[in-house]
Amino acid sequence: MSRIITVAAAQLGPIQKTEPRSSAVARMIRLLERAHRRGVELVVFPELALTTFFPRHYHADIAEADHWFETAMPSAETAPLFEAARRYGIGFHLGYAELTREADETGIVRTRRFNTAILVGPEGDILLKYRKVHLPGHAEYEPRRTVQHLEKRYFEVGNLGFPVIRAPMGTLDGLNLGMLICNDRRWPEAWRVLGLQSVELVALGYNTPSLNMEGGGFEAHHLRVFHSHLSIQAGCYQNACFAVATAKAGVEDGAELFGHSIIVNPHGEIIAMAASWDDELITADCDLDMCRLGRTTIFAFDRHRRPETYRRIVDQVGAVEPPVWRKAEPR
Ligand code: CDV
Repeated sequence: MSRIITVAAAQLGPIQKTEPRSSAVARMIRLLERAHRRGVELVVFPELALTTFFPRHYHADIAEADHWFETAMPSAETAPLFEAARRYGIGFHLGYAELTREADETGIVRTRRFNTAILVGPEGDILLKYRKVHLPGHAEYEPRRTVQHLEKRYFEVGNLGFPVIRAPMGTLDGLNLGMLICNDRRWPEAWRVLGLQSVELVALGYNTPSLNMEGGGFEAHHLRVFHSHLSIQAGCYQNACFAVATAKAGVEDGAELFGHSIIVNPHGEIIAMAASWDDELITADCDLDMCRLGRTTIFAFDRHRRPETYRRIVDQVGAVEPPVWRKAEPR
């Protein structure tokens, strides 16, 4: 019997700086209601879904930004979302900024901040938590930028690895679920770590500006979208899995986010795509048996991978220059 799960990307239009969490949560509940009417079992919301994309706002004292963070999940403000999902029997993925007090690698307990996502099962249990590993942007104010991207200031690198969990029996079809957050989608290493744990569906939220502010040269708008889709499609194909990739879209605090949320199958094909810059629900029926073809043939990892030749990937961070070619001395 085939395993088919109906999933949705719940794209959010802009959340302005002044919009309270209660309003963002109410918008998300409306999307959940729509999802329920369409028979959806799992809904994926964007990265940092409860507030504006606040890393564009600079605070000299990092603690001044703490009001953008959640200290509990669920909290009084997010509880209605959990209740609605439980009422409808829908699982969901939620991205948020997490403020926690916990021990670091040296054992010292201190305040820590992460860009986090959770997967919540249809009964309201948190099945999986992930903290973003690939943090883009910069840590200090950069005057040359018209829009800041201060993820390296506000967040630590995630310390939970790239976990995958199988949904409990009778829930979400026993789906193997993993997560990535925004910039992670551009890194094949992250996808492969999920693939090596037999992931069947990757839930992924993002906030991607339409303009490249890195200062390295002009990047056309259509290429920004193309590179996002290319990365997700390649990740799905090369790891024989589905992805639900959900954007925040539109003009937020004067800065444009490009939207274009997609659902992708294990062939790397886009099977649903958002067309607006607003709150929008896109859905797809995912036949999980489609994951089998790739993982038993071209990407049968156990038969074809050659990890003994991949050493450089874990030992080295930046690229080195290759040796200069020299003509062999005649013998
Ligand atoms: N939120 C993100 O991680 N955004 C990055 C941008 C800054 C390039 C992204 O990869 O989409």
